Amino acid sequence: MTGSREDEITGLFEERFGRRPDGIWSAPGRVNLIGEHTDYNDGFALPFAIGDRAVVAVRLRDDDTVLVATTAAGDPVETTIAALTGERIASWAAYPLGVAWALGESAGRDRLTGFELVVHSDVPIGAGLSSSAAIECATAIALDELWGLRSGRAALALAGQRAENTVVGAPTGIMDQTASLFGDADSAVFLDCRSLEAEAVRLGFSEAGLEILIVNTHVSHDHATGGYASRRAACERAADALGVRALRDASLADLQAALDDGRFDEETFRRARHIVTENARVLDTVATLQDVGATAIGPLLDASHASMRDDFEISVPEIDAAVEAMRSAGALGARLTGGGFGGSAIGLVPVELVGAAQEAVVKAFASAGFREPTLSTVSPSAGARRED
Ligand code: GAF
Repeated sequence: MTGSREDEITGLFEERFGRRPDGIWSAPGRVNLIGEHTDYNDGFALPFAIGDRAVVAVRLRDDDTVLVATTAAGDPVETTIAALTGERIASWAAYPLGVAWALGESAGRDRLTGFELVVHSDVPIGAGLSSSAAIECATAIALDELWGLRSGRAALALAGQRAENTVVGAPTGIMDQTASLFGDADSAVFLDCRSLEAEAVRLGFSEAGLEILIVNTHVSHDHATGGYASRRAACERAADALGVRALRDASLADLQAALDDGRFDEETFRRARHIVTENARVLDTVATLQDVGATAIGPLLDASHASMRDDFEISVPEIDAAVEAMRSAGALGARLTGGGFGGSAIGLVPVELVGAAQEAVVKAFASAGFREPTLSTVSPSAGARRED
């Protein structure tokens, strides 16, 4: 979208629905700095909101009709509040409609009225940067305000997660929605996924002369099927075998004992070890950022990647190549970000080496015969907000 995002989406809304929206709201995608697959294990994560955002224009109706449209393509999807039952929806409309349903479940369906919504998003789809949470959170803050629900941001994050789990059908955790709702400029969101406490941790990348480089591999992933769900199931089985509520409550010694006495096979041991060590790395990263600064967190990012590659086995050759290339060109640390099986890698790169790191990635991809990646730098940005 060019020009003023608000003017453009207002124009598109008027074209679609013949009148002005009641307001414009937006919510960002996210990069997870560290703490992968820890969220559904009641653990810790440290994501930050990025500049790319989903923007929604919304107007309430005085009947039960719901119309949602995207600037990307196609006719509006039409339904009614009464027809929002939490059943799966197999299209992009699952995000806004799922959130409307989830808000009705928590606040009471009698508080909902029909609405018209147009969404436009700059967050690349399938890049592991949470394009879905961006749409969910923009919709959630818009409907929450228009319906006068005053749910609070933690409840809106839960509504987004519920939409994703039930209506989209992806068994994801709470990290992405929390990052999108609680993000702030120059900060990461230190999230305790058990208490849902979210604390801002200053990153200070620019004073430290650092950039976060993103390599979008264009290897697409889908959390509603396959590997993501099987990793989650493995973690739940491991917690059951240990007799703990979640892997957050386990230590490395507990895992070793379970391996020794046959409660774990070798693969379950490695899956659980990723979660236990990743939680510790998030806590170390927060302490290092606070006590020393961003230049010192590189080894933790590297260790996180090795753990995802070797223990959790959610990396792919393109991501490993991006990580290696960024490191060889001087990145202080690099890792897969997001759910894995494709998506993006991030590198923490001194500003003066960003060009060299980009060249190294492009070269490595060309020589391996991989599809050309998209490279960009991101800055920690503001969370969901009303724009107009
Ligand atoms: C995806 C999920 F949506 C998150 O909940 C989280 O589990 C992440 O993968 C992995 O850390 O983004």
